[in-house]
Amino acid sequence: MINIKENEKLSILNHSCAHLLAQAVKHLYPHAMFWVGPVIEEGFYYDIDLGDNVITEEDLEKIEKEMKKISKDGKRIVRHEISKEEALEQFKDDPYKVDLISRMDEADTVISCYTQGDFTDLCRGPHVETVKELKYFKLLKSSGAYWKGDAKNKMLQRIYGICFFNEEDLNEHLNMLEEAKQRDHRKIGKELDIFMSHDLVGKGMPLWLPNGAIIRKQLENYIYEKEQKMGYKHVYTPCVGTVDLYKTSGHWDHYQENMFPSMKVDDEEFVLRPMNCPHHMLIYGNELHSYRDLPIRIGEFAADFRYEASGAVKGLERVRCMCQNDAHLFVRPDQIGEEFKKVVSLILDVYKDFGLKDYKFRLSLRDPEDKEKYFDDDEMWNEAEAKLREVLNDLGVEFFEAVGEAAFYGPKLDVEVKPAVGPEVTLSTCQLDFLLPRRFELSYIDSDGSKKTPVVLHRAIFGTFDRFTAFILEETKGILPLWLAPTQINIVPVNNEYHLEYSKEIEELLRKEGFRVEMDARDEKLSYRMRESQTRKIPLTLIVGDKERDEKTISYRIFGTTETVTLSQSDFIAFVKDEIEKKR
Ligand code: TSB
Ligand code: ZN
Repeated sequence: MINIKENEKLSILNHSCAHLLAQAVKHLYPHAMFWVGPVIEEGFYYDIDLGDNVITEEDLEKIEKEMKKISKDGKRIVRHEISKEEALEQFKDDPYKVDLISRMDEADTVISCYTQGDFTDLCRGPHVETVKELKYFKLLKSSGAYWKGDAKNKMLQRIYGICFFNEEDLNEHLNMLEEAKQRDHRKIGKELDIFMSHDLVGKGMPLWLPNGAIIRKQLENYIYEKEQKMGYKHVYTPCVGTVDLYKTSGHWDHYQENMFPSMKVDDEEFVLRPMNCPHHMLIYGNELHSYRDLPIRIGEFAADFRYEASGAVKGLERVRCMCQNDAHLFVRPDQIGEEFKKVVSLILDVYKDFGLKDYKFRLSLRDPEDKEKYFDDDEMWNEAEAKLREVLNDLGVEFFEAVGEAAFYGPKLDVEVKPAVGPEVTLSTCQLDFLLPRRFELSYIDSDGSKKTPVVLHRAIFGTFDRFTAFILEETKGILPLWLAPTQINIVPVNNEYHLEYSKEIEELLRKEGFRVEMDARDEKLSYRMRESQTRKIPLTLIVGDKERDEKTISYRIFGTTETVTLSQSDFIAFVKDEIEKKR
């Protein structure tokens, strides 16, 4: 998706279009007063005081029409400069402009205005030469927005739009927005009853419905099995910790702005944890360890809470209460490379199972010149960074290096995955940490009997179940593979009078096999029920009629096809098991 703000020419064009919007609004709503109209990544918006008017879809069309009219008229956009005093005089009836002008720097007294025809607005500019250039635009939506983002202030109307230099670019962009809308996991999540939100629970705190819970459970089982095979030990720990725990870990000093405020209970002060690493450090420290025991791999499906800005939370993709597919791997320095390799191989393995192909590995390294930002141990850094690079090269993984992007405590690898539409998302991560084990005074006894500090690898393969589920829903448009689908098989008897009994027989048979089965024996037309099975994106729909009942067979249709295949009961069961096993 194009970032309008980062493209200078498009940015000027869009900013000019915001003025065109304001002019059109002024024509249609003479009382309108204007706050700010900035360019954003997605185009532009303008915050407008329209009294009690709330802008509807129809209003947007009317405004757009007016904008087209003004554009055709083709007035020049003229810049002129006035002093602060003059500006205050000129805009004295407009409290919003007065507010803006009053806050302008005394030293910076030259204030620029832009006039096009009958409309003048305060603006730093620059703008295009004439309104004629503003031809290929679209108003996208409107919403309420409090003045200065403060709920105590008046609610303004925010109108969003976008502008391009030619029709093709505009159409391409609008098509992409439409595609994104269709794929939006919030829409799919609602249609397929996967998750919900409620103001009484809070922003960024989704509730997983039964269908969502099935998907999540499948993901948990899937990754748990893999981690078991790799020697991970899973634990359960509380989703709070004391402030002292987070002072020990350093999060209190360095991560507090991302945390919920603390709460006092008796003589203890707790925080909802933003990360569960400290808990795992304590579990490691609960026992003595010899160099022979390492690596020790502590895994958890861990609920963490982060204070994400309310404007940033989005469905399951960015939440305030998340569940990480987390693990902390405690290794000797000589094991860093090998263990890191196992993590990267696991990521590749998982991505293959999910058919993810378009992703980039980003290796974040320290800036060796920056002695302030990075934990001071040159040898450790140099060795570790070289190891990570070597592993990625060995595995033949394409990656890019981001110097100066490492965390204070060590280098890290993130995987940025490109979705079908929209910007890249970070799913998996693996972060080396030299510091946390020291802060918790963790140790192991080395082969020479001396006490050594282990190195920690923080890693999450799915990232969070929340974000991964959002991603998978958008990639598949909700058409999940058999092993993940909440309902795998929908049985549709052709006629309840004649086919219900045999339908129930197969329902029981398939349930016993552990398949997730439903039956739609509602008093509705067959075609209606078949269609509904498609709407609900159920992978297999069974049609039970005379032939199936008499021959004791199963006829099925795969989602999205119209071909019916008939198999014996045992062959059908074998087919389903195979599909599930292969994760197709
Ligand atoms: C991997 N302590 C480490 C852990 O051991 C950690 O918390 N790393 S993290 O901060 O990078 O988070 C891990 C993953 O969680 C990220 O890669 C990202 O995929 C996911 N994630 C982060 N914030 C959110 C959020 N607000 N909503 C959903 N998922 C998130
Ligand atoms: Zn961690």
